[in-house]
Amino acid sequence: MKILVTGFEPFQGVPENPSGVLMSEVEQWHPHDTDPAGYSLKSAVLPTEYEGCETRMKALLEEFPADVVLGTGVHKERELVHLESTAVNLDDSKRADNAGVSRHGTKIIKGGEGFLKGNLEWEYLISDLGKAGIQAVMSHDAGFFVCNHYYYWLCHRRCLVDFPHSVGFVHLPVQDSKEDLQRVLQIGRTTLRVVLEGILSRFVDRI
Ligand code: PCA
Repeated sequence: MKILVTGFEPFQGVPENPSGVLMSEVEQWHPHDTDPAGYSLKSAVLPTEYEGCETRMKALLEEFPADVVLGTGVHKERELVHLESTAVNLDDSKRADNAGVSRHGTKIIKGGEGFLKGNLEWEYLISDLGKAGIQAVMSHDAGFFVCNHYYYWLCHRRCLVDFPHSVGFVHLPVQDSKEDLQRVLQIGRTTLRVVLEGILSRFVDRI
């Protein structure tokens, strides 16, 4: 089984993005193609761009045909870890992406469903996270910026071609200040470890 984990580059107002910073660590946990249990893990940092993240993901999925994709990003207004159930077919943010593109009321996929859902079994993972001391909540609103765009694109692709077979997205909290970065990284690190271990131990045989 192949698992691809993604984070995002820094963006307007977030000069260091913990989701991107953690990606270099994640791959070390179960190095690509060397794991005796037969699964491999790859990580990538995506551009915080509506179009750019799609282009990068298409290339990544060709090179590494992942069964599971776990997307991560940060959410500026949230203090807890949010497990995103749903992506909405709408780009709508005051903030410009890293390519300078602003979108208002723009459909992500013309003619696509109004919203789509990921298919990781979050309820188990919330309880695993709680045991590891991480307070996580379910969310049905991934915002209307690049994370939601990316998640909708992934869910849409899964519905169309069943590849990747399973997708999910986690929003991590963001640091208040430079000094706060280590605290947030620790939350993100534990979250990713628990979620990945949960995926591997619970869902492996169903893929
Ligand atoms: N958070 C932004 C985009 C990149 C990231 O980490 C968002 O929530 O859309």
